[in-house]
Formats: sequence, structure tokens, C-alpha cells
Amino acid sequence: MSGTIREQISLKCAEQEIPLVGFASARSWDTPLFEPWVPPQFRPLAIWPEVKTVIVIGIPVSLPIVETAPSIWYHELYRTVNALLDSNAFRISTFLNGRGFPSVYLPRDGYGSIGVLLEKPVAFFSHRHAAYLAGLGTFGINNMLLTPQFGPRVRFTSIFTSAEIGSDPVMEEELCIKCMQCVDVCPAKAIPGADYPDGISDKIACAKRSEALLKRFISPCGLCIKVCPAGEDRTLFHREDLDIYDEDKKEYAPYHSAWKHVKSYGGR
Ligand code: B12
Repeated sequence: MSGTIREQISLKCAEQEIPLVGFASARSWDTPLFEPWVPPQFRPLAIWPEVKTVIVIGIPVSLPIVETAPSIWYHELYRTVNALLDSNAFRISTFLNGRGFPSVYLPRDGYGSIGVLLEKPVAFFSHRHAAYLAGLGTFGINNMLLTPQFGPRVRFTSIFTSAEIGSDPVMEEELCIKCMQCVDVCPAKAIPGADYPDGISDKIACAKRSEALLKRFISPCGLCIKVCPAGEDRTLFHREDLDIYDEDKKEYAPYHSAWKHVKSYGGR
């Protein structure tokens, strides 16, 4: 394979249908871009001192499937995307190791069970911060990283590499329009709707709902990412009109009937 390491990684991602890839220098975590900034022990260099660049990959969750959530369909999609993220990150790290650049992949989540999260709802590394620093998007009121392509309907993972690749610029334009749809739709009332840091979501309330849904095989919840108006995927799937989620709108009755059908099967 020819080209720079950046070009080779980008090509590998394109070949695997990974639409989002970004690069952030491990040093970018040392420059606060907002307060409170990432605690020192959560930064890449504190986790793996050899790291020079963090590579972030993102795979979307399809909007029409998210629209059925909570459901077995979204539950399975979530598992599929998680497996793809982990295996592709592993393969990218193996590729880099083979070229003489020590590299390690990170798990896309990094917790053992929802019970663990109820005691301590934080992972050892934040892919949201990594994706932000790799220029892939900006934070929304729903606490997600919103991307131009998929809004918040995209999952991330990261690879730490000792290759010096450089950084993509952090995105300047805010993608969240603060419509508060995510705040209104959250059944756990976990999203305060204020600006960061007052607006940090109630992780325990969110995790408790996730735990209840998991017992029914229909986790995760996904409602706060379903209603977000950001993302070109809304245009692709003809979903610019958020009234589609209003059960009183007669013209959208076939969609509500379809979602009700899907929700009725495969979970408790
Ligand atoms: C613990 C966890 C949960 C818990 C707790 C939820 C919660 N409210 O945080 C549970 C299981 C309930 C959960 C639920 C969900 N999660 Co979750 N979760 C995680 C996990 C494993 C760890 C997060 C963590 O502890 N990071 C470490 C701490 C230090 O950082 P942080 O939590 O990212 O928080 C910082 C930033 O968010 C930032 N920040 C927050 N708001 C703002 C606003 C501004 C303006 C700024 C500047 C910064 C900022 O500051 C926070 C503190 O430093 C990550 C995977 C990972 N390892 O990153 C996924 C992850 C965050 N979850 C994700 C998703 C998609 C969800 C759900 C939508 C479920 C779903 N899959 O459909 C919901 C949404 C909940 C919500 N609205 O917050 C994605 C987010 C993707 C994205 N586009 O942003 C991640 C990254 C998983 C992945 N691999 O893609 N999650």
C-alpha cells in the first residue's frame, strides 16, 4: 500500500464502509477548549504514554431502524455496529503494528454491565471527546457528538497509535440548534437542556432506563438521537419533517402502525 499513513488509514476505512474517520494529536487533550476540560487521567497520554495520534472511526445507526426504538431491531443494530467498530479498530491497530508503529485499539464502550454503570457511570476513555478533537462534530444539548452527516446517529471508537499523523481541525460551526426535542422526548428526564456544563445529562437516570430496557431485550433507548434534527441522513431518508413522530398527524399513520408492529415482537 502506498501513500502516507493517513491516506492508507483513510483508504482502509473507505474500503470497509466506515464513513467517518478523523485524527487528533494526543497533545490536543492538553489544551483546554472549554471548561471543565477532560480530567488528566482520562487523556490518551495518561492511559498509554506511547500514543502520538488518536484515530477515531464512526459508523452510523440507520435512522429508519432508530425510529423503531426501543425495539429488538435497534437492539440488534446496536450490537452489529458495536461489533464492526471493535473489529475494524482492532484491524487498523494490527495494520499499524505490522508497519512498525505500535498501536492499540480501544473498546467502543468499555464497561462490563449496566449494573457496573449504575455504581460508576463513566468509562476510562471518552470517544465523544476524541471524536470532537478529531474534527468529526460538535456537542449537542443531548450530550451526544453531532456530526454533519448523521447528527448524533453515529457510534465511535478510537485507536491509539505511536505514528505521528497530525490533527484534523476541530469543527467550528455548532450543529445543535437547541430545539430541545431531545429534552422533551427523554422519558427519564435525564437531559436538563442547559448549556454545558450545567446541561450534563443525568447518567444514573439514563442508565436506569437502559437497565430496564435491557431486561426486555430492547435496549438502548435511542429516543434522544431519533428526534435530533441534525444530520444529512434526515434528507437521505426523507425525514426532515419531525411531525412524523407526532401520533396525531394522520398522514403519518402508516409509519406509526409499522413502528408499533416492530415494537410488539422480539422483546418483552
Ligand atoms: C457510560 C455511557 C452511557 C451510560 C450513561 C449515559 C450518559 N448520560 O452519559 C448509558 C448506558 C445510560 C448511555 C446511554 C447512551 N449512550 Co452512551 N456511552 C457511555 C460510555 C460507555 C462512556 C461515557 C464516559 O463515561 N466517558 C468518559 C467521560 C469523562 O466523558 P463523557 O461521558 O463522554 O462526557 C463528557 C462529554 O460528553 C462532554 N460534554 C457533554 N456535554 C457537553 C456539551 C458541550 C458544549 C461540551 C463542550 C462538552 C460536553 O463533557 C463530559 C464530561 O467531561 C460511552 C463510550 C465511551 N467509552 O466513550 C458511550 C457513548 C457516549 N454513548 C453513546 C450513545 C449513542 C448513547 C445513547 C444514545 C444510547 C444509544 N446507543 O442509543 C444513550 C444517550 C444518553 C445521553 N443522552 O447522554 C455514544 C455517543 C455517540 C455520539 N454520537 O456522541 C458513545 C460514545 C458510545 C459509542 N461507542 O459511540 N451511555
